[in-house]
Amino acid sequence: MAYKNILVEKKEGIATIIINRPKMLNALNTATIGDLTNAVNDLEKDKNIKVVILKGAGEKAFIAGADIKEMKDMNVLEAKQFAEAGHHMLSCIRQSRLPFIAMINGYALGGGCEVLMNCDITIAGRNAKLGQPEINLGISPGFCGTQCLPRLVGRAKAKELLLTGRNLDAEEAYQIGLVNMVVDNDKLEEETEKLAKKIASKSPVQTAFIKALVNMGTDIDMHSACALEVSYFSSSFSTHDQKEGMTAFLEKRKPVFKGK
Ligand code: DAK
Repeated sequence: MAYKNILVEKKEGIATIIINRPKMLNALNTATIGDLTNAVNDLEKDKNIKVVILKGAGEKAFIAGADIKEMKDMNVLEAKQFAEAGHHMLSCIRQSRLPFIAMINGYALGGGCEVLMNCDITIAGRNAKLGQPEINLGISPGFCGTQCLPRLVGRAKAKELLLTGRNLDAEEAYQIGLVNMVVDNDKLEEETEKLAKKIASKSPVQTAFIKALVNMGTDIDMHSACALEVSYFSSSFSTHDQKEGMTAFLEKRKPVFKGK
């Protein structure tokens, strides 16, 4: 599919989605949200793809938020449709079989921070600035921020950040568990690729199972979540990758997973 505001590159089982509005610091407008939704759904169907990296074009930003120029004159209905489109895109990421790595080069604010919180792993360059500054614009977050942030960093910290709208640097974001790792900016691409390759070498059946179990399990009660784990665990024993993984261990060699 052709996209207007994003680029999609594919190499060795890894897809990279690049949000490509660098002059606007990759702000998310309706068209970009549509492109992202379509790209996630297209990649879902491409069985050669095992991992997705999501990043922003240019040196300054991952995503500097939802597009303020587009939002400014929205009426209630348009704002609802915009928020629903954003939620749908994020839900496609959460429900995808593919692990998503958000690579944060610069600003990840508002909608940008909400996108990374819906990815599976976040790696940030030391120059990253994250936050939910919506309150400074006279709005509250509209793409899951009030729900994702407390789930990731706890209610008290989430409320402090949402109520003040202050930005965090990469180190503080790491300390509170908003990003998984921080690396020097000149190593960001390389380290992200290394991480993606490592995950791409695992069983794609199991990367999908683990993502689904963590995402679903942490939103339901413990008893049901454990039952879900038993069900996924036992169904692994019908796969080639389980036989291969255990055989390879016993034969003291590297497994070759097929995603079957
Ligand atoms: N939207 C539109 N344009 C943006 C933008 C954004 N979020 N962020 C930056 N830009 C544009 C700037 O207007 C500027 O455009 P020109 O003036 O050159 O035409 C260009 O990008 C470069 O930005 P700056 O000149 O400002 O660059 P600086 O380095 O000086 O500053 C900055 C970088 C990131 C600190 C600054 O640009 C900034 O504060 N940007 C806004 C950050 C922000 O407030 N983000 C949160 C946006 S609100 C909802 C649905 C969704 C949401 C809410 C509700 N519902 C419908 C209920 C989500 C809301 C948000 O994400």
